[in-house]
Amino acid sequence: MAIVTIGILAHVDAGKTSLTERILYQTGVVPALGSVDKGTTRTDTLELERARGITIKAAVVSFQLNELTVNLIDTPGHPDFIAEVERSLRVLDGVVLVVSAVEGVQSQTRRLARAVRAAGLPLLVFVNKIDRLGARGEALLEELRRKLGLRVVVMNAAAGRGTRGRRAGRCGRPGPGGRARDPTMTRDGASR
Ligand SMILES: Nc1nc2c(ncn2[C@@H]2O[C@H](COP(=O)(O)OP(=O)(O)O)[C@@H](O)[C@H]2O)c(=O)[nH]1
Ligand SMILES: [Mg+2]
Repeated sequence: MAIVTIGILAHVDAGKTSLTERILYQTGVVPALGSVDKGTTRTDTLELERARGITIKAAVVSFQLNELTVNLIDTPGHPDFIAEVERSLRVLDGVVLVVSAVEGVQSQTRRLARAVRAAGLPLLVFVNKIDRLGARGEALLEELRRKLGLRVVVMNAAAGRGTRGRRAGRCGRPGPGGRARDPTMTRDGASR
């Protein structure tokens, strides 16, 4: 049976644990969506993690997608726990790098992107927090190119950035709630 192991990486607070929880919910693994703010996610299980709303240890969750077994690793974003992240890289088939559409590329993001490139792993950038005021689109893509040296291939687009009514859809097609032309989701090709 095919197995794929994916690491969710980012600087602290970008939304790794929230994204992991959302994936588990959308794939039907968990019946209710947990919240980091309420201490109810599946991957922040240590008492300290739940109390402080941060991830300290990398946590693995597994689920089935038809014939495929997916292992998702939710990693800590705080620089103090970078060793835990680097340990995780060795077992990964690919990485999802979460970037906040508002805060953008942080120093930890650069460090992680360098480590991912050194490990030769495929990288998908997930742009999060598109609902927040100040969420960027094209300017963020430029930042990813400039600061991370990525050759960006846009896969998704967002409509209604910076509002609660934001929608993500496939690039060049209308989003679920209207047209979504402004690209905010990217994937790395090879390094330039
Ligand atoms: N507005 C907004 N807040 C988010 C989003 N994703 C996560 N957050 C919040 O950002 C904070 C950090 O999220 P968390 O998943 O713990 O980030 P992590 O440190 O990368 O694991 C929490 O307060 C979340 O509720 C999002 O898409 N939009
Ligand atoms: Mg976390």
